[in-house]
Amino acid sequence: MKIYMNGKLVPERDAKVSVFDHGLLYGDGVFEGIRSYNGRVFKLEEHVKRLFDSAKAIDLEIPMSRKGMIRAVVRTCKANKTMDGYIRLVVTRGVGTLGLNPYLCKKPQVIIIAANIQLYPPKLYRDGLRIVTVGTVRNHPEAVNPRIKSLNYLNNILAKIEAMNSGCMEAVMLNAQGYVAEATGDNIFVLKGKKLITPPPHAGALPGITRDTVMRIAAESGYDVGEEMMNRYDLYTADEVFLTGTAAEVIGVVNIDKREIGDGKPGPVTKMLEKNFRKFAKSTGEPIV
Ligand code: PXG
Repeated sequence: MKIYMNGKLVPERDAKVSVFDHGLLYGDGVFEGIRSYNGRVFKLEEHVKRLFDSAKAIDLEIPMSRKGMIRAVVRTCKANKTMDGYIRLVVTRGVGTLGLNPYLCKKPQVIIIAANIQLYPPKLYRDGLRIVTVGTVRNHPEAVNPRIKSLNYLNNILAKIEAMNSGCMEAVMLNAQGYVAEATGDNIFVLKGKKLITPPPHAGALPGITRDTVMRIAAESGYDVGEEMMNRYDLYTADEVFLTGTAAEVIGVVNIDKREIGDGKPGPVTKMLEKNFRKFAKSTGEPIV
């Protein structure tokens, strides 16, 4: 595998970062996870925009333009023949001292990995996920804003640990006020009748790119789609619940905190959105040429 590091494609064994990199020492950096389908990078411009917005929010200047970043991703996919894969973009603060001061880090590290994708087994899509709400609340927006896709994922990892220790693969995270925010690496949607709702970013959700696409597909299919604050009651009494994310795409949730959702199987709207999202993802994107 060839890894993109600061303008060069290097063999995997040479793709190394310093132990003084603040990405490692402090989780000081930002990232993106992107998919390629059929030789095209899905929503590349949107992912690159979110990466630059995350960097801006932490006062990290990415040493290249957005256009340059798009070209670098395509070049890395091409070098690795990543036609259906998972692309990880990472920008760290770079090498500094052992102290916190980010302004002593003079050179941000830009890393692009084009790898294979580890998909959830098809059975999980057929049967749906069982999930739980956990005690770890989503980061307060004035601490590390959940809209920043930062390298510090401990908040989400702590929630994931709680879910796994309860025998579930995903967790529903609430914000400090008790409103539903999102899952550890996915956004959450609730269907009630013809109304499809998802928590707004200010509830503590990452503005997911899959989320955006699914909202558009659902609106075009005649559903009343919106962002609303919701609590656990809304989850327990929903007709359907599903999660969205780059890795998971659209996946049904059939059980939350032991309450069966709907009839305990992924619902028809979830299935329709799962199918139409895949169809759309496979038919668009930045060509890898
Ligand atoms: N919320 C959080 C906290 C995320 O990290 C999403 C929602 C979904 O956003 P997109 O834009 O992907 O629709 C994410 C992103 C993985 C993995 O390998 C997934 C994410 C992040 C890091 C790793 O499963 N999801």
